[in-house]
Order: sequence, then C-alpha cells, then structure tokens
Amino acid sequence: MPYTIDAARNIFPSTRSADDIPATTARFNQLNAEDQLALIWFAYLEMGKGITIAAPGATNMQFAERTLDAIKNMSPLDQSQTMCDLANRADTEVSRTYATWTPNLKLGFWYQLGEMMANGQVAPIPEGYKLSANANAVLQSIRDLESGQQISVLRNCVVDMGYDTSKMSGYQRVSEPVIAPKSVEQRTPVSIEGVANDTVLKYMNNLNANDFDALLELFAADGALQPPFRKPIVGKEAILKFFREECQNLKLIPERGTEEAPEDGYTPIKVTGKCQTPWFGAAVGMNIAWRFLLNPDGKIFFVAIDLLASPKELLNLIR
Ligand code: ECH
Ligand code: GLY
Ligand code: GLY
Repeated sequence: MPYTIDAARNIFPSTRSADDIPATTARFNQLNAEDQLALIWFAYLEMGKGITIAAPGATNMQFAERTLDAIKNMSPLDQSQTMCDLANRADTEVSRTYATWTPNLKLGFWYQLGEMMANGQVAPIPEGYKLSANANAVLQSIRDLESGQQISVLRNCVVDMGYDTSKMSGYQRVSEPVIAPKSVEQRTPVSIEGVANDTVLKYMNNLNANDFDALLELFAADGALQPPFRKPIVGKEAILKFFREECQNLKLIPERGTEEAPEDGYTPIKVTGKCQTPWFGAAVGMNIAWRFLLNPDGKIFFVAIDLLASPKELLNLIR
C-alpha cells in the first residue's frame, strides 16, 4: 500500500488555500441570530450592486415551496422568529425540514425569502438595525474578500443553518432533480497548458457536461474527492451522491498544470484555473487548484479541490 488517503491529502503542500473563508465563517457562527441575519442582509445588498444572482428554477424549488408558503402565511413576528430559529439551529419543524435540503435548495429558499423581504411579503430586517461591534467587524472582513471568497462565506453560513442532522434519525435527504448530461454537440472540451493526461481532461469535460456516470468511471473503487475546506468523500457511491447533489451546472475552466513523475506508480498532477457556479455565472470566477493523485491504473485515487488564497496562487505549480 504505497498511499493512504491521509498521505494523499498532502500532495503539493505549498498550495495556499483561502483560509480566510473558514475563519470568517467561524466568526460569523459566534454571532447572535439577529446579527447573523442582518449581517447577511447587508452583505447581500452590497454584493448585489456589483454582481447579479440567477433566480433558482421553479422545478428546483418545488421542495421548498410548502415551507415558503407556510412562512408567507405567518404573522410578521412569527416570520422573524422562524428565521432566527434557522440561524439558531433550533429544534422546530421548519428547521428540521431545512436541514434535509441540499446546499442549493437552502440557497434557493433564502433567495426567495430575500425577494419576499424586499417586496413586503415577509418581515424585513428592521430599518435602522444596528449591528453589534463584532458583527460589524465580521461584515468588514467579508467586504475585504474577493468576490469568489465572499460567496463561499455566504454559502457556508446558509449551509450551517437549520437543525443538526446528526441529531435526526432516519431522515431523507431532499435534493433537486438530476438533469440529463449535455449532448456531445453541446460540449466544449478544455485544454490545459502543461497537462495532457487523459483522466484529468476527462474529469474536467465530464463534470462540465454533468455526465456524472462517465465521471465516476474515472475514480478508483477506493478513491476520494475532497471539496474545499471539507473532509474527503470516500468511495464511488458517496462521490456519485455528492456529484448529483452539489455539482450540477458548474463550469470548470482549468488553465495550466504540472504532471510529476510517478512514485510507486502513483502520479501527482496539479492543475489551476477558475470555476463558476450557476448562481453567478461568469460574474464570479473562483480561483481553484485541483490536486490529483492517479493510481497505477490511471484512475483517480484522490483529488482535492482548493479555493486559492489569491490569484497569484494560480501560477504556483511547484511541489
Ligand atoms: C437574506 C437575509 C437573511 C439571511 C439570508 C439571506 C439570503 C442569502 C442568500 C445567499 C446566496 C448565496 C449564494 C452563494 C453561492 C455560492 C456558491 C459557491 C460555489 C462554489 C463551488 C465550487 C465548486 C467546486 C468543485 C469543483 C470540482 O472539481 C468538484 C466539485 C466541486 C439576504 C435573505 C441567508 C440568498 C447563492 C461558493 C468551488 C471545481 C468541489 C463542487
Ligand atoms: N440558479 C442557480 C441554481 O439553481 O443552481
Ligand atoms: N464550496 C464548496 C462546494 O461547493 O462544495
């Protein structure tokens, strides 16, 4: 056994990821619920001046519809309480339902609530609400981030809300419908300066085409994928679930990379470039590194996806 997943996590150790994201998220989570909601409201309004967010599709939101209707029919006081309960991770029916949703459903739910807060259907953040000093400091830290890091913090904050699923027994995960892969004519293959490896190119092209079955074929049976700031997802079944739940309609734009000589038959390959989320499209380009370790059969034993600390890191291909 030349490699373990733990050892694979350390390939290309000079890669600098955007540690401000988990640090800012942790500081956000220390704030009280009212401050959390108001802070996101202010951050969201400010960001909205520069970048537009895409409305979630109706089919994607059908699962949140009943909860949104229930909130619409509440008194303003209950509406505010329900939103605080979500931020507090309280044990309520809405918080339990929310906890079963994938990140995209959670984001779409808040997107709709934001619209309803703006048009008066749902209780707004009180006019003139004053953030605590700590909340102001967190808001300022978010302002100082680049846009790809800002939306990552917002996503984290939203994902962390709702009741704790580890305290719920036998719940069913609720996700958007899985769309069909792009047809061959609709696909535009990537090219990567310095990397001609077929597995890596197919990884990018299959993910861009939402072709998750073909994508999965590239992984070793004991392979793992590590999303930004998360633990590795191990094994094909778990990886496929992750692709279906969290990876539809992403756009990967790899730019350059390096392929190292194999060690014990395992080949390290690092690629850097951009990634776009369907929520913001080309308006927000996240700076990404992919650190691959291919096994002797050329299958993906490990791939880490890192959000990079700065654009300068795009040129860091050293070991
Ligand atoms: C309001 C006030 C009350 C409280 C709240 C509000 C609403 C907030 C809203 C926020 C919306 C935020 C959104 C954020 C979206 C962020 C998306 C990100 C996506 C990153 C994806 C990456 C993908 C990387 C990957 C690659 C791979 O190769 C493998 C797969 C994978 C205002 C009402 C809460 C509405 C929409 C950051 C990096 C490249 C790992 C996925
Ligand atoms: N509009 C972005 C999404 O539904 O993923
Ligand atoms: N931003 C982390 C992810 O999409 O998984």
